[in-house]
Amino acid sequence: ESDTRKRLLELFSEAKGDFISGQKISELLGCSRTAVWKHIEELRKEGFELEAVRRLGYRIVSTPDKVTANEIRLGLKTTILGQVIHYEEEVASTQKIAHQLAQEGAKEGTLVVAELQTAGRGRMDRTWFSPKETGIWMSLILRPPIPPQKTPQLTLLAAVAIAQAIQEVTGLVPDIKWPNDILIHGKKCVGILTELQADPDRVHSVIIGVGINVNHDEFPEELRDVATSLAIEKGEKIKRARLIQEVLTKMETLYRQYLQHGFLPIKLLWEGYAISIGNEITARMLNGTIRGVARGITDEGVLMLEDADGVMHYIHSADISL
Ligand code: BT5
Repeated sequence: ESDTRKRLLELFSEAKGDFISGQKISELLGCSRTAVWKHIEELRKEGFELEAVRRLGYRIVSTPDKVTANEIRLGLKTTILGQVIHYEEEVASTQKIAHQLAQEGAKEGTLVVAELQTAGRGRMDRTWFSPKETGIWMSLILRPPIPPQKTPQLTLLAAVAIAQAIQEVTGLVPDIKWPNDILIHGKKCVGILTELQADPDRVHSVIIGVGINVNHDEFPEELRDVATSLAIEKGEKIKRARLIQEVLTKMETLYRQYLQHGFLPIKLLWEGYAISIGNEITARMLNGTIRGVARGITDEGVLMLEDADGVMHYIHSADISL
């Protein structure tokens, strides 16, 4: 069944958008005209747009915007990230699956990606809105030889890579809000969730969860004022697989630099995208709130916040508001 489907897709691919007659398809696939029609219907259900014209046959108009392993792999030029791709139509959370795979010894660079998350999460068990086939919901497994306290640097590294990729694919210029948000015109379009499997002195794996709002037309009431998508900002839809490829490519380049030269080169790039450095902000932490001027980040990626008394606070994790 799926073999025939695959050969049918190959035929359409060879036809490069031209019509192929039903008769010819049935001969090449060795099945009846009715069977051909059934396969066409199946492809339509999967999101392929197929035109049927009497006497001419069938023609492919557009392929679906899916993020299957094949779509991501085709033309991907990385050598570490995304060499193993674990694709699902629907999951609770890609983080959960990545954690499990990491525990079972998954290779560095393993990517988990899904069309829909039913229980996508943000930091501190907040929910992440992850509707079907509109966004990029993925988790990447890294195994960097670094101590656990340095892993927040990877959140910043990922943010830079994603910002670069968005810029490359859409031409939009995103801002990074420390530590894990990417904004366009002040609204959040990307969230990053970095989690660890580690001993006190050794990292086993870092799971970098990335949520990107790509082709959403709109958001539920409670997110309307804070969230946006690339399509809303750009005014056109974007191929998600293409953006994933670009994120993996940028991230691999930065990751190599990071392993070779440390955080400094990443920090410099990060500062180029960062907003609210030099401005007054409020940092909300689990144990309290500090208002002050953001002075930048340390060479370790820690936020420096100077309060009204001139005391410098070093913030490892917080929610930032203006
Ligand atoms: C984050 O948390 O921003 C990290 C989000 C990480 C999501 C990815 S998707 C793939 C992987 N699998 C997962 O289950 N998670 C990761 P945080 O900074 O805590 O922000 C969460 C807050 O952002 C929520 O409380 C909402 O206010 C808001 N929010 C929820 N969904 C959003 C969306 N789609 N776009 C923009 N904002 C959203």
